[in-house]
Amino acid sequence: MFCYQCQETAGNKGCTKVGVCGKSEDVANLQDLLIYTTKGLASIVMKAGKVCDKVYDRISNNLFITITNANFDEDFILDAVKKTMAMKEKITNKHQITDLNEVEAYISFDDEELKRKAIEVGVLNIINEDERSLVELVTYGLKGMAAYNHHANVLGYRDENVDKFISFALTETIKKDKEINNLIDLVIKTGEHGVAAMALLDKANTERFGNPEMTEVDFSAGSKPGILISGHDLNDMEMLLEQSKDAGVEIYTHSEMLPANYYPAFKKYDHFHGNYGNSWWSQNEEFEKFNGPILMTTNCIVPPKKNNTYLDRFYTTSNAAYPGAIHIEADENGYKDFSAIIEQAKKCQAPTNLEDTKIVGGFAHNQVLALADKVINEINEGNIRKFVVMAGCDGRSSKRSYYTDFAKSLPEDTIILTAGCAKYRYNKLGLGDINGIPRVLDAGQCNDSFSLVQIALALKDAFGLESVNDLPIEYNIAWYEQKAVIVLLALLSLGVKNIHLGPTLPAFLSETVVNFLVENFNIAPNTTVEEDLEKMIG
Ligand code: SF4
Ligand code: SF3
Repeated sequence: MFCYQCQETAGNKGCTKVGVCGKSEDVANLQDLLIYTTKGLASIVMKAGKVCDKVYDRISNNLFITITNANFDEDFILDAVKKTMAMKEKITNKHQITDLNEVEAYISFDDEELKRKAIEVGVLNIINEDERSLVELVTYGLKGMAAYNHHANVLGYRDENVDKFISFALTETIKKDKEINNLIDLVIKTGEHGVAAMALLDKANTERFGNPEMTEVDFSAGSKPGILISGHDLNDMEMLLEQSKDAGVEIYTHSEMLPANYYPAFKKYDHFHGNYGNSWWSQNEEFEKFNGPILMTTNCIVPPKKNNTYLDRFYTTSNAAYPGAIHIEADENGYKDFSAIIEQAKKCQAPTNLEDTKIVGGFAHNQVLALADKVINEINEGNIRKFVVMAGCDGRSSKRSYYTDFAKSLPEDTIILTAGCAKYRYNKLGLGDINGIPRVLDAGQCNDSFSLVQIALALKDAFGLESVNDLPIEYNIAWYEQKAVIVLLALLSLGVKNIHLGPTLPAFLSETVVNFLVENFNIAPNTTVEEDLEKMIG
């Protein structure tokens, strides 16, 4: 195996025996095969011209399955490979496509053959380091884009341009004789379509569930049995709330599901208790103490420890799966029957209380723009000196204490704009407010970075500036998995410069690609709190 798609890759070079994330060699190889097969399908789709939405769904789902910490289940991945093979065959026959290249032509339904092939199709097959770096940068961006696309699609929203672009870009990555300049263009185009995918998901979420609003979220445990829901899928959130409303149990969010607390449509459920626990990587201990069933709708799954007591109350759905966990699939209408989870919850003890913290969030674009006059006034009065965007991912690395220290050291006339699970590094510090405007404004999940861009664009217009780079906004982004890659590419495609990225630069960026990003976008790795504060705040 060779995998270097996330920030925690071994030695910041690559995982070669087993993933730091817990992914086995077999799973890693099968994920490579799934990407290879998906690229073959995408290429066939480009030749076919017109295909039905189910094909685009398959492509997005496959990419999503391979996101860090989403799916650890060999059988599940093999099944996805075979479903993709079947689609390749069907479309090829239907459209009588004959001039198939090697990737398009590869078809097998035999487990042994597929496992053999899986070893052959890893990322190191591209010998040229710069070409490999750009191909993987695009591929990882597409994984993040596909995840956001999937969440919008299950809510009934679709952007044909996003679907078509994913197939187009996947096809470009398997072309022979790729030009570096064309690949660089493809990177930027991937960012542009990332913006479109995030806009689509924003539309889907806000039209279905209302605009997030300023909300106080309770982190304490109640006295009734609970169900914990984690991940990013708000459609699952709604189905779970609706099905459990008269069951005598309470619903809690975990990690990236925390922002569900900010949506009007979910607040109306009396049995929606609040949030339990922290960022994804603290789940082993927190899931033990929760005592009730846990539903993982997406990444980030941390493999349960050997002597865990929760695997028999650990559920997965959609593209998330873990061997031994109970997987719940949607029926042909998209409906998921969560009754097994609810019945199990009734027999469980209430969660063990972890803390009595309360935090305030819900500052997506609509809420912040409702406060725009006040914000602009505070800037003009000199009470707000700068905004610092600290969006992105959290992770296990001890280096990430940097973000807590950085937030603590920011002067009191600065405001943090955040989205994604990165917020857990500083959302309980009690950083106070500036004349009623909290100093940590949480827009929501990582995809809600779109909101931060909307806010920046509105401020740019309000101040009559030419570029978002003229605003008093600094970017100190934390990344971990591939959703953060598409957020980063989206920001670059919008012309945002001077982004500080950490806690380390991606291992998959070659020196040439780093140089390109530095020269054109002035991207910099973060250094020490003192040095970065000096650079960003002065
Ligand atoms: Fe390693 Fe990250 Fe790949 Fe897991 S996802 S195998 S930790 S690089
Ligand atoms: Fe977090 Fe996994 Fe990326 Fe959605 S839950 S931001 S790491």
